[in-house]
Amino acid sequence: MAARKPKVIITRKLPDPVETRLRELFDTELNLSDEPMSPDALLDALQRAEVLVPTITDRIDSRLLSRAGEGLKLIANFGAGVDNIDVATANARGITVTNTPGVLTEDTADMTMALILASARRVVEGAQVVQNGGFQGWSPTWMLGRRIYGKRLGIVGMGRIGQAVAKRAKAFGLQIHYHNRKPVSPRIAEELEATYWESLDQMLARMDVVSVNCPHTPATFHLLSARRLKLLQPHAILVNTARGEVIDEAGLANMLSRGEIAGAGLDVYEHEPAINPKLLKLPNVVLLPHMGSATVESRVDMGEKVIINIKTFMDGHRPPDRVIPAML
Ligand code: 8YV
Repeated sequence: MAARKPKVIITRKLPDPVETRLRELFDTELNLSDEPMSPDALLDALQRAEVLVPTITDRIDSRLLSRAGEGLKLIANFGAGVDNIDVATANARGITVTNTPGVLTEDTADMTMALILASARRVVEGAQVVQNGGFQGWSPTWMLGRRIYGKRLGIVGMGRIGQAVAKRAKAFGLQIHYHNRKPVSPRIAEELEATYWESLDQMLARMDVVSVNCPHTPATFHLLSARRLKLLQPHAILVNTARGEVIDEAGLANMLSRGEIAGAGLDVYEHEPAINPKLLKLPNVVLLPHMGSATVESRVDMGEKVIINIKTFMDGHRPPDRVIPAML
């Protein structure tokens, strides 16, 4: 007799090969329309599923978890960040949580570099001028940006993605500085020629470019507060491909509109998909719609990780990407 297949509910449309494999392995309910689930639909899924596969667009808080069905045993998040899930409450209710780290590191680091370059060299502004028919010919003093070669990059959060950014940035001639809960190993620090700043305040005040690469946790919410943002130099550029909540977005928008820092490249926002309206009007920002991991390869690999996590869990083993609240 074939083994009983667990009920797996997927909240959003996933890449075709991932959905095909999920259907082969489990009693899978897909969301072919890709319409984000309403709170009621999400509650219904939590009550019926043994395994829920949510994404960043599903907020799984303690209120929702308190009404989850007895059968729900695993939340296999499609995404590395788990700030959409109350992991401690899930664990307290006997629900395991997994994520998909590692497979989106390189793509997110690439997008960080794209934002650094686009902000410093006015790439989007220039492209828009051409597209709008405004290119009147070359001029020695027109569309001048700032050189990144030889400048100081301060990385906030030196985990996998932070280190991948550092490797790329070093190749572009940037000097690597970083703030992290603790220094990286001497081998990595040497390889990246990276300078550790225990004090985030002191680092921010000395950088030309700052990149946010830490997860959003209670400890990093508004880590770049309005007060800290004011420490940045007027010529500084701030880039964020991590989570909007790490930066006080209103404070940043105010500083950018007053010209108190030179520019920003943002892929993520504090109240996604809403964006502070002030940011939308500014010429010195590059705004992307949370697409750091948006490659075919990343999204298929993320799906593969979700499948491995479900499979190992269902086979009675510890899933490879189990999230422990102490890690956050
Ligand atoms: C994902 C991300 O696409 O994985 C993450 O943490 O920020 C994104 O790149 C998204 O979270 C999917 O849930």
